[in-house]
This record gives sequence, structure tokens and C-alpha cells, in this order.
Amino acid sequence: MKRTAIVLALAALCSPAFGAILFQEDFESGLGANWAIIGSAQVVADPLQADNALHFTAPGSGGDLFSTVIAAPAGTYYLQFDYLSTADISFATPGGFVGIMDPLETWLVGDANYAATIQTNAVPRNAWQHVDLTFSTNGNFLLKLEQFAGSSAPIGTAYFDNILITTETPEPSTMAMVGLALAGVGAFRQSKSKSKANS
Ligand SMILES: [Ca+2]
Ligand SMILES: [Ca+2]
Repeated sequence: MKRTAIVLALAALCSPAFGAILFQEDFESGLGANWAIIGSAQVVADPLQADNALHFTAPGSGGDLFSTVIAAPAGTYYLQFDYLSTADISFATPGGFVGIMDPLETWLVGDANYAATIQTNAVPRNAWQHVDLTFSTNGNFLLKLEQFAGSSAPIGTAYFDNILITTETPEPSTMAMVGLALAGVGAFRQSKSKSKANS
């Protein structure tokens, strides 16, 4: 029994699942209940795929599209989304920025000052790219997106799709695993010697 319990505990620690979904948006139902302030954001036909995506019809600064409150205890979470610039490569900065407010403003994705970069001349054009990062929040937060007013690309050429925020699944800590294993071996030996004494 003890061995089974240890195996189950280790399996739970090693689970590759993303954990709980906090926020999910594929823009197939317009800008519905997920969004509190819409600004210049519009859902349009994905220029490369047979579904819908998001773009902006006016430059933003400080955020253009704001989500409703995403309930979350303080901690670290995963953000992933797809990003496309249809601006010609001669426009050095394609414009996409993504941030949170918890309630303080933190830009997570943008130019080289942020955790992930989608605002440089190295961003591929006319191809969706997957962006994926971890971030921390002090508690409940809003997600916000824009095509930055300071970028060089023509407005409307920065697209977003398939936004997903999930709870972090921590890597199994080696020390925790060693501790569990030792505790399990100890318990197993104890019950073995008890059953010997009883026989
Ligand atoms: Ca979509
Ligand atoms: Ca798409």
C-alpha cells in the first residue's frame, strides 16, 4: 500500500499537464464575455488560416484591449498565444505588445526590454509564431494587448490568436522526491518488521 501511495505521489508531481485554465480566447465568438474594454480591437478573418483572429484599427499606448478580471492568487502562471505580423520586413517594429495589470501595469511581451519579444526586426513576417512564457502576478489581474503607437508597422498588421493562461505545473523538486522516497522506504521497513514481529 505504501509503495502504491509513493508511486501515486510521484506520478502527481511529474504530471506534464498545464494545470487549470484561467483564461482562453480563440476569437471565434467575437469579443464576448472575456473582454471589458475593447478600444480599437476587431475580430477579423485570419489572413493565413480559415478561422478568426484579433487585430487593431488604431495605435495603442497603455493598452487597447483589456480583459475582464482574471481571478488568480498571487503566483506564477503560463501565458501562450499566437502572433502574426503582415507588415513588410522593411518596417523594423511590428507593434505587438501584451501585458497585465494586477493592478500595477507590467508589459510582458513587446520589445527587447520584456520577457518575450515580438517587436523587433527579427520577427518573421506573414507567418504565425507561437509565444510562450511564465509571468508572476500579485493576485487578480487583467490581460491587455495593443499594436503600439511607437511601432513602425502600418496599423492593423499585428494579429493575435489562441490566447491561453494556465496555472503553473511546478517541476518535481529533486529534494522533495528524495524526501518522499526516504519516508516511503522508512514506512515500508517499519511495517515489514511489525508484521514479522506479529507472525
Ligand atoms: Ca482563432
Ligand atoms: Ca488562427
